[in-house]
Amino acid sequence: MSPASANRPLTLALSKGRIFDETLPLLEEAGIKVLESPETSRKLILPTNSPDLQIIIVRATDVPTYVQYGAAHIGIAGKDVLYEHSEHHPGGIYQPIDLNIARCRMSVAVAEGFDYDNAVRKGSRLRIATKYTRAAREHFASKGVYVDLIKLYGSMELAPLVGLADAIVDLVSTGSTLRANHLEEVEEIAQISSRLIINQAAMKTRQTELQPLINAFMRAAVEPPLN
Ligand code: PRT
Ligand code: MG
Repeated sequence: MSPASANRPLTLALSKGRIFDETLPLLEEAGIKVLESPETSRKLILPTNSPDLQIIIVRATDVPTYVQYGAAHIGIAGKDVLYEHSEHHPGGIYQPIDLNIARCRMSVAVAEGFDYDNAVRKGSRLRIATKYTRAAREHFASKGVYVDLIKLYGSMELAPLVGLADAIVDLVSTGSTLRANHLEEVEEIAQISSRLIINQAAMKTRQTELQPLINAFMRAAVEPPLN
């Protein structure tokens, strides 16, 4: 029996931090309360007030993996994460609803004073540091700009400051991290928000339990709560 069809509570995969925080009001709209906080509890499986639903806390980049293999029936992940994941692991996941939470943009940023337009115009080869290698590769290929990509797993903002890269591709929301590090945003690549994703097998085998939850997420995403 596949994990997705095993007789256990529906499992929702979330990452702690902004996705967890912004999902709570959506769950409340569906009458679901999470009984412990991932910030204070060390538990990785969090109970809810519904015996039929549990939450697992995983790294943001691991959410699609848990859902794809059916270890979680549903999950919430950013478009940034889903796009990179699907490059090497296509299929197995439905991506039905844009929840409009954890919004930000994916942008190119450089050190203040670096002449990005000129570097691009001259056809120089740019060194780009990023966690988002697929998005970055496709973005620069579509502009006809040659790039060497350097894969990083965090603190991308450091790379231009210490000569590791000419530019970074990273997420920006308020822009204060860029400002604090004397970087400037020179190009927006995409608007990002988080999506509800569903294991395809679970959609068939657990549909009667999943559908009310999906409907509640849809209603909550269309009519965001007032607080
Ligand atoms: O932090 P960790 O390494 O554990 O994992 P993660 O960074 O993948 O997870 P998390 O929780 O930080 O982000 C989860 C999801 O939130 C991402 O996949 C995005 O879809 C979404 N999101 C929305 C963001 C941001 N806004 C955001 N601002 N993710 C990251 N950031 C970072 C950004 O990388 C940069 O370092 O915040 C910094 C910029 O913020 P501002 O406000 O200073 O511009
Ligand atoms: Mg982070």
